[in-house]
Amino acid sequence: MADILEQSNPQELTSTQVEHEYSGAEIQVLEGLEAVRKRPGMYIGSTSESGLHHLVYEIVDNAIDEALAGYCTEVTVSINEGNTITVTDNGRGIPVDIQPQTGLPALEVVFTVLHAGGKFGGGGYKVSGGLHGVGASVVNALSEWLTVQVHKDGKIYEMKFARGDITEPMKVVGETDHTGTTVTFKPDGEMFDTTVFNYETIHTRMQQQAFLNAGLKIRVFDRRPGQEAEDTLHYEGGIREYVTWLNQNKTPLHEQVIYMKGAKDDATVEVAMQYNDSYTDTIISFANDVHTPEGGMHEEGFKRALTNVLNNYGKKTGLIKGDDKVSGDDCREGLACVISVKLTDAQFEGQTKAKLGNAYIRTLVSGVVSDQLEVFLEENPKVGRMILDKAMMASRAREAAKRARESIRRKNALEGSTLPGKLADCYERDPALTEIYIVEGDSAGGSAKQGRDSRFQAILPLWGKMLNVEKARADKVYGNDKLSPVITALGAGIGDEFDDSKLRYHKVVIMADADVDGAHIRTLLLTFFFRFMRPLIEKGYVYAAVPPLFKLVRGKTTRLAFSEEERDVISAEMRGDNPNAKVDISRFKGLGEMDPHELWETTMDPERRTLKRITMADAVKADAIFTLLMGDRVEPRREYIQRNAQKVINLDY
Ligand code: 1YM
Repeated sequence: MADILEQSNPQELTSTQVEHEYSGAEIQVLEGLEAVRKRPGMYIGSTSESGLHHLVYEIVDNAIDEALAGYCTEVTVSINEGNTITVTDNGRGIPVDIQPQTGLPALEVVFTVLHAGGKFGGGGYKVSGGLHGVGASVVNALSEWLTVQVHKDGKIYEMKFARGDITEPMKVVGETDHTGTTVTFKPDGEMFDTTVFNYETIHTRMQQQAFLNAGLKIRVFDRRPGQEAEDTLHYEGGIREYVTWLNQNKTPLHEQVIYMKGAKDDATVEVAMQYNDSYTDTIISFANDVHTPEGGMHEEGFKRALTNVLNNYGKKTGLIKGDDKVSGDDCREGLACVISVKLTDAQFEGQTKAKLGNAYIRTLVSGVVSDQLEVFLEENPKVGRMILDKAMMASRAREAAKRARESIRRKNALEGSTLPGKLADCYERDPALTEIYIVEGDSAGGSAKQGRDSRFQAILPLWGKMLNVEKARADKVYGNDKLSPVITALGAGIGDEFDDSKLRYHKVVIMADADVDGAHIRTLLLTFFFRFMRPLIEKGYVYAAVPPLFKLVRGKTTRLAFSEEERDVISAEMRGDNPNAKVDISRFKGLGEMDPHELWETTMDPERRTLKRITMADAVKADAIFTLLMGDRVEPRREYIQRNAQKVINLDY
């Protein structure tokens, strides 16, 4: 591998140190690609499915940078047969001329030299210029093979690599009448837990990028036989259309999306917002096109200004009387909002580097929103009144919920707050060591109770149809007889009072069949957690049990498969070089039909089970799915269920 410039000792640098030491375009601390193969997680976050998808985003980001520079209008992303990826753009093409410092073609340097400031976790360099293409070498290092073609100056240049090493140096392979870059790669199976791409995951990310880059056309294709799909993502309206999309299955309270925009020095801010008649808010924020799920200064500035403007407007118009106030939460009820800021020195903070830390951005966003929202409300008094009515209703509902909660607390104090009768609790008392399985149906609940390890696993069976919390406000949820066992068993309260330090189990596992009924109960529970115990999901306490679908037996070897694709792969592996070998394949029935021992072995034994952690990495998609599944509109719901009945609802993007 080409270690062209000065070597640092990558083993001694943590990612934070690398970022702190990075000080603009002049930095030339370069490491070899071996470092990437030794510690892939440091460069792409993880080697799980999410890390795998990061490879695609790294290459696409380079194409989008070219679009931001004004040279590229179209990007295409394809998942090909065999799970290889092709990304194409119609920009200038990566430079192919010889770089004076290295004596090598720039193209080669882009793909073989690891630039400092590992991209994962973000960094401010994107709009600071000079460090384009930092991720290409990482993708190259982690690919079994990679081919790049550049159309430039009438010629087609090509170069090939394997695991970061050059296998074919740059050469001209043809002539062309256009410009652009095409990269095709196959992720290295030795580096990743899985090498199967998820079209939905890539589609979601590309749609987000298309919303954030108004006018850019992104086409996505799934060309794998049997699952072909394609879509074109192209939004002239940018984040305004993002908000329209967020509200697509809801009922907007006003027709026009409110749009605000401003700039100071190198920083720009854009905000789009529209209220709907639901009770929850969706605020999605970005800094330099990087999603900031933990919020930060841009969100704070927005929230502060929104609350101030609405209170001032209420006082001025006489809608809010005397010393009354509406709270920040009240002002955000039913709000769909996208905030996008761009700045040259973005500081990403927090555990997952998902929070924007630059304090001056709070002032900028709050200033822009204060000025422009006030003007909007004055020019649109009907909308203004509607928004304020909604906030005041929210305020009254919050008071009612508080009273309901207090009355439950008094009742509990009188009757003693006992754990639900159906709960089979565990013996261990340290929440960090315990798990609760919430199980659909009494028969699966029975098997789970017998099959579990009662030292640390508790079982709570649920039955019957649960309250649909999408359609209920807080005061209805508190006294509900289906949800209260869940609330009591978890022990951490709900709503504003949710306190995860009181949580009785640090793993909350939803166990339901992989069919439509299972999807339904899972969605109901997740909706409930999402709306009323959001930190439970945000802090990673919620899991879905993943029961296997197939059992494969050859001689004394037994293996499990969780999808049809996996069944075929494993069956081929078990046959090995012997095409006549017999592999017995049986399909598992529902959870309720597994015996306790089988359930333990396949789904509950920590040594052997698969758990899928439910995260809020894309709270937006989750919210959209919840609304779609639970909201008032029937037709899109039917379509969604038909498309996804077989899948575990995937909130982990
Ligand atoms: C399918 C992936 O990488 N496109 C792409 C990358 C570059 C350019 C154009 C480019 C940049 C510049 C000048 C510049 C990159 N160039 C470099 C480097 N698509 C994809 N399209 N000319 C072309 O930044 O000045 C890195 S990425 F460093 F060589 F300039």
